[in-house]
Amino acid sequence: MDKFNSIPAIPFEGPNSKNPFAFKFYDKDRIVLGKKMSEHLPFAMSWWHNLGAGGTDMFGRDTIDKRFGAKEKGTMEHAKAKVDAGFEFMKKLGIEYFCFHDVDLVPEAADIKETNRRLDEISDYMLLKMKQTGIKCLWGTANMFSNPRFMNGAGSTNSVDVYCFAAAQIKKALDITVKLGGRGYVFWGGREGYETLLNTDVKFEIDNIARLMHMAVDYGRSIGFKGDFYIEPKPKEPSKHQYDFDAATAINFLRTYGLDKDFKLNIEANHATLAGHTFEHELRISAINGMLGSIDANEGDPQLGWDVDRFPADVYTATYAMLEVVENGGLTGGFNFDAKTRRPSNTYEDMFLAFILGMDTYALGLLNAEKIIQDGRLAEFKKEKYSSFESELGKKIVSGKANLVELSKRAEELGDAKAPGSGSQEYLEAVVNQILFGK
Ligand code: XLS
Ligand code: NI
Ligand code: NI
Repeated sequence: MDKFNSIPAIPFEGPNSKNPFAFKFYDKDRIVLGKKMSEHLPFAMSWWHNLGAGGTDMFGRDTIDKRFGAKEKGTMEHAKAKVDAGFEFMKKLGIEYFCFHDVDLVPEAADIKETNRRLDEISDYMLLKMKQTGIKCLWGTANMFSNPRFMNGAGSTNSVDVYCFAAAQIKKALDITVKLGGRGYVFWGGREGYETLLNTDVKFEIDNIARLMHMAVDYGRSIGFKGDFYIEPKPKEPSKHQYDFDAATAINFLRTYGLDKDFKLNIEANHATLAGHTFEHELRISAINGMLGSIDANEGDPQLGWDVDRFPADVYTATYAMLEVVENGGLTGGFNFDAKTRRPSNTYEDMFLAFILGMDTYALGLLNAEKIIQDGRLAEFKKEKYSSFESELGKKIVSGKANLVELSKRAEELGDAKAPGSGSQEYLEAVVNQILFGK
């Protein structure tokens, strides 16, 4: 049975179309920088937001009915209705991947053995749908933050019993990810952090998180998981101080504990801004360390200081992000819309319109990145900016062969060094505007 009867498959109609149910910029087969748009942009649907979030906030209950025809939420009938709805939704939009938490797929039972049985049952059904549609799994993860048992953390908990539950959930989520052929496996540590140092042994907790991740790598590899593990950094919310604050912090953690060969990062736009960074900063820091794996494509709100998970609409940000992704040679993962419609956008139509917005925004970002690269002025400016290091002495410094004595001698010979050339930020911003909006 179709869950979205009134909504057709979404075609590409181009920038002049006024049909709300059409892409204006996402033209999947268009060749951009030598590759199809769809290859540059492996989009994914997040199971939790798209099929789960009903608009509930701290002050009010659901505004949108996401039972998808099931009698009651939180039943296996509902879990199956979500599968039907999800695959129909992705098919109509041409979305090729999905991402999930264990508890997005099935309602958690009182006993973990029953939860796991439900996961087996639902993943059989999903596999069938995947075969019928060609839709694939981008990544899986375990929700180790909602259940009260995780109030002091999962890997960072003070309770051995809770630690065992975290281990069991990771093991099962890995089983399901491998069964569904997932490209990656994510750790997002919402409760892996602390509220106050008065009651927290930070070193003990971080060591224990690393131990759990090593167990995950060992188990994953033993069952044939060949993809990347990802850490998804976030500075705060729900914990006051989260251990995976930002990309640089997570990379340091991975290297310190010898996890850097198996892990990359999943960078979420809204988490970057919560950390006081731009999205493109987090992408660049990940990329230059060989750790840019996947992206949670959403957007924060300049006036709201939490993870509002809006669908991306800001074309400048998407443009700068796509420049980083292209420069990185693409992603091993994809672009997961970790995003939900606003509470008052409470119709099934809105779900589609939100994805059209997000996909078109990233398509525009890609097209703009292509224009900026082809224009060449930004790259040229940067090359020129560092050109003094192409001198003989500059090359000696870069190759690591210079020493302080000879450099001091040179300084003394010069007597004084002038301020280097202008950074020309305003000029470069104007160049970007001209490239984006000039005819
Ligand atoms: C929460 C995170 C979460 C992860 C997956 O802020 O973005 O949704 O992506 O656990
Ligand atoms: Ni996320
Ligand atoms: Ni988030």
